[in-house]
Amino acid sequence: MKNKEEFLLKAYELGIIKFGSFTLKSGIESPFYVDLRPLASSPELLKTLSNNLLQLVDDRRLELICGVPYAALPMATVMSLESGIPLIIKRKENKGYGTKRMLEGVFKNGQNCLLVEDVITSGKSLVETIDEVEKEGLNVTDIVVVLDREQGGIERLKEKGYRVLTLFTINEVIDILHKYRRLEANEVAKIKNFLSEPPSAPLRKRKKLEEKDIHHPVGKKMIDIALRKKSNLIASADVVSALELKNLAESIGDKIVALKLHTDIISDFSWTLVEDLRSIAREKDFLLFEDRKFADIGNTQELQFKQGIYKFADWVDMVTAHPIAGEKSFSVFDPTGVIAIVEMSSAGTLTDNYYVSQALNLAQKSNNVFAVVAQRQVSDDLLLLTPGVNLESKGDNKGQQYNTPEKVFSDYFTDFIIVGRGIYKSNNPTEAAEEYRERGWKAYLESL
Ligand code: 5BU
Repeated sequence: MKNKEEFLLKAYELGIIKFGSFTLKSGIESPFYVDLRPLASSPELLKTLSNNLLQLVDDRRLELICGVPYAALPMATVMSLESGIPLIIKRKENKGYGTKRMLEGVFKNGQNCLLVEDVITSGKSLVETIDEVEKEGLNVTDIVVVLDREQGGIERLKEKGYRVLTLFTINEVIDILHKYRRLEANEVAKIKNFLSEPPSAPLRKRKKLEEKDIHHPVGKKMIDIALRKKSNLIASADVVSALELKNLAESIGDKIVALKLHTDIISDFSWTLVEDLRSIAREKDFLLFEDRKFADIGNTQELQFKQGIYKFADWVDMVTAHPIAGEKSFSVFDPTGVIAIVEMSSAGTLTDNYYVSQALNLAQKSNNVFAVVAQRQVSDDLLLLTPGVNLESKGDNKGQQYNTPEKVFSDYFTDFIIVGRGIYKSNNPTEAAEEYRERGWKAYLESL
């Protein structure tokens, strides 16, 4: 680059790098923060930068240019205009309708594509992007990057056989800013120290049940029972007759925090059954949990919850509901506790990362929701319930996927495990429930 220093000083004035203390996505505290998006606010700098990126590569082989969203999109656009090489656009998520493609623009299978990225750190997200672009049939020949944070990214991509060309390394940037008195010696030392030994991500922590930020009365009750019984076990009683259900409740009631029901699978449902379940629940100290998975507008859900033959509102302590219809749809269950289904356990579920993050936001905002069903750690103001737990099986042939209790406590920091067939299908449900209770509680204590 002809005048690297001059370019960097001007870019610095735009605010592309800031010094202080910043918490990165990984949880690491960094003494600097880089954001190249402001470069698009200076046409002159953007053009200089784009031409310099073009000079890094042999553009005769190139048939397409693709920017990684968002910071690199304007750079890739200018590179395309300056070189005459067509641009394609990579989406962050596929739009869910129409062609469902991850790449927009005109391209053919087997074409060579240059990827443009703003910053490379560990290289992990770049590897994912390359995979997505290659899945669409293109060859990623080269990758140009404006700034290398020197945290192993280049090596990671080299191992995979990719050539990465970078304009600046972070050490170079720090040296130039120091030379022109934009950074003092003590700040430089701090940053260089951080760069030579980047700290690892802080250990993830979980809160004890009694320390969680739960205010809903049903959530509090669940925690009290769990502590009294030393149990994180919710049994899923997916049996189809009233007699089986009562027998199961009697035989495992002492071990569990809640009995999860699918009332609509019971062939001989009656109000006597409800009376019996309530009295067993009182005697054996557990809650009644209807896994109805409501998923409609508030008004319909209210009718389904309060009317019809089951009249859940009169007798269950908590229900599951999908957040698909929006936060207000949850309010109709009040004062029954709501468990929002954020992420399902089955293979190919549509609850992808985008859905999960939106669903979690909504669950946190709702006063009726005290817990979620998910397969990942969630924040301390929600209880986490995890189904898909079984000691023996890896899954069924209908999509269910299983983990052991140890895995869900250590990896997801779950609060309660939901076990169905592992208990009610076993030869001795009482013993099986005791085994899940014991292993679950031990795994919970070890996860603290
Ligand atoms: P299993 O027999 O342990 O596979 O039963 C699991 C139960 O949990 C069953 O009643 C399901 O309806 C329920 N479940 C689930 O398995 N996965 C999910 O994501 C949700 C509920 Br939500």
